Amino acid sequence: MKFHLLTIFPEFFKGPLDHGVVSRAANNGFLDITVHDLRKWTFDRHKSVDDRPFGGGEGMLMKAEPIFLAAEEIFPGGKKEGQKIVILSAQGKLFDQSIARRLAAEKELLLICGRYEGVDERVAENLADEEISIGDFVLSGGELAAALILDVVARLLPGVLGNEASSVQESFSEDSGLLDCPHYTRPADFRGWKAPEVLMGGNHEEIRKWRLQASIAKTVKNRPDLMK
Ligand code: 9D3
Repeated sequence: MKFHLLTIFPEFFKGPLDHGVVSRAANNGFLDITVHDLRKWTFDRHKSVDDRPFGGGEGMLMKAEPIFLAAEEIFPGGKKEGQKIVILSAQGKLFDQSIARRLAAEKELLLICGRYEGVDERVAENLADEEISIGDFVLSGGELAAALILDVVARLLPGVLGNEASSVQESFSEDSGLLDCPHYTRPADFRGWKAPEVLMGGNHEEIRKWRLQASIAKTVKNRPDLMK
């Protein structure tokens, strides 16, 4: 799968994409990531990507034109089948695993990272296929959201997780609608806190029952919203 990241901070992505599953997938050819500097599509002396909001108000907005010109160069002749444009914004629909699965089915994604107080609405209205938020909190811009979405989507690509069993396990716990159960490793007694005896016994039916009740208890405690 091919990802394009459009940003005024291209250096932001040097860290997060160079580790773990995403970087391995990129090195193995399952994933191709190109970071584009939005200022490449500015033509004035100051390489302006922002301007003041019509109607007044605090802060600056990202201009539509550099973003449209970038998208038109990244997808020459327009988007084809399997190519999608996503704008990351605090006003987007809430990202979740089912949106990630839908995005993972595309061939090529352009993620537009907003900065300042937001992006001229004509980008969401006339260029992007969807507008996505990663949660109900305030970020400084779309870059962190794009890196997060890239990580979540990359894990779903066929061949990306070296360990096939772990993706099977993952989709199982996802389907149950419950949080994962607690896990323990050696020592069996750490500072007097004992790992549950049942996990040491080798009775796989008892272990399965314990894990299910522990998943339910964890979900009730931390995510009661998932129980409704
Ligand atoms: C005055 C209102 N502004 C908050 C101080 C609105 C606002 C502008 C710009 C809020 C956030 C941002 C920058 N955020 C993003 O670009 C963003 C985001 C987010 O803030 N939360 C969750 N997901 C995302 S995706 C992109």
